[in-house]
Amino acid sequence: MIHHMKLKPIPFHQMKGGAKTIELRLYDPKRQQIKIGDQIEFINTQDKTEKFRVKVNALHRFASFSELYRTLPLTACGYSDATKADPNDMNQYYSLEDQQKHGVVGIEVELVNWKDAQLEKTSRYISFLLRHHPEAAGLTLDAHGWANTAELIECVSKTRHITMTLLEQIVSTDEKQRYAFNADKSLIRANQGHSIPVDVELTSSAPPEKLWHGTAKKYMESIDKNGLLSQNRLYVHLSSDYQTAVTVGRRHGEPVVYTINSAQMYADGYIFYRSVNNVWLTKNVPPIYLHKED
Ligand code: HQG
Repeated sequence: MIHHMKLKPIPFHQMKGGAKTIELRLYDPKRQQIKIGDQIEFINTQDKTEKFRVKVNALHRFASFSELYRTLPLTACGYSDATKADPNDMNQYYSLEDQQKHGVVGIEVELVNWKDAQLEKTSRYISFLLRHHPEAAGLTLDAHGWANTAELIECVSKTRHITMTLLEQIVSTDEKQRYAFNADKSLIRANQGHSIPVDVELTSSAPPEKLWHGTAKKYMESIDKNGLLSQNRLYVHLSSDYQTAVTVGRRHGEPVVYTINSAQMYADGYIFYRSVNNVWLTKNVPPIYLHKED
């Protein structure tokens, strides 16, 4: 998720230059939306065309700025001389009443390279075309989900900057290995995650004893009743580790993780597939195989 925040010119440039890595804010409902891994786009209050992006690495919550100032490294919060730091400096931004009501937060961030951010946007668009809506750019996929690489480049370049070199970079650096080329790179497809009915030639295989699924708490009632359904995708997506499931769940809201008794499901005749990028897929998971992690 991407959040937007304004910043005065001095802290704006301190953060853009990498000197300031912790932003101090009230922990009000707007800031309560921020999760680790989210991105924030900071906008210069003096020139709204000036922006940069950061990724949230940690959220340090405190009851007051005094407590925060006692704990966090103040040079990282934007003070060049930590001895001059005074928690009352924050009173010009937030009333004491609001500080008491909501508490405060130090948002620890890391700059996102502009080039990487652009590549990520292009990658998301490619994923949208290869998994869900090829027709949106006039692309066609074959029955196995392959697109002609030259055609994909042509379609993407209608709206974004793309070259074969950039595409190769996207495919090789993707943190989840979402895409694959064929041997001579004339074809490209998404390894999994489709909503359109393509057969990416998954081979069924025996799952590990347990698998995990991360989702949002708001879906719990329905999942407890109906089990996990594939919704818009072809399969329910399961992770082989708990932490990945937490990250996936967070995409939808306050996360909750279900453990799947995959060994029992498999013994009962359910079919599992493991995609080439190590995501476990199955058509559905009935409630009896689900256990909620506390
Ligand atoms: C939920 C990402 C109510 C389900 C990830 C999920 C993953 C139910 C949502 C991949 C339900 C569907 C897939 C029921 C399931 N009632 N809600 N009975 N059964 N749901 O995005 O698994 O970055 O289609 O829990 O890493 O979140 O795109 O599936 O919350 O591997 O490559 O319905 O996408 O990979 O959401 O994510 P999604 P998902 P990428």
